[in-house]
Amino acid sequence: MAGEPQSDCLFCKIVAGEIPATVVRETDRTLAFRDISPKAPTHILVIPKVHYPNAAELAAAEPEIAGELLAEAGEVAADEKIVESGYRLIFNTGAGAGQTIFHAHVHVLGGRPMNENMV
Ligand code: DGP
Repeated sequence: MAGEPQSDCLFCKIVAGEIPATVVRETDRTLAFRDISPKAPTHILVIPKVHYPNAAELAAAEPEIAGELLAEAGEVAADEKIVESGYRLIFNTGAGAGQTIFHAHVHVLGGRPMNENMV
């Protein structure tokens, strides 16, 4: 069923506590944790606890949770004190865009100049 945990999904396992992660924020419906391979001083992933393969599918099926994901990304940025210096939110969607984990997530990146090219 849509949104149900997937046994072969790494982020579902993090939500279930089966794989450890450095969690920085949690709500009933979202989890934020540090990326294992940070590309910036702040690199945090915010994910819904429900499973959708990407953020667009999450937004289509459960727009309230998609909105909460964005709100939590903003709270992460505030907690990390990167609002003033600027930060980037990235939703890789599809393998061709570099998506490697097919559970919706947004990358919160900051703590260094983020105004270089997008690619
Ligand atoms: P993407 O390429 O958009 O699918 O990003 C997936 C991110 O997930 C990537 O930046 C690395 C991160 N990642 C992969 N495995 C783990 C893990 O086991 N723990 C954590 N914290 N992050 C992971």
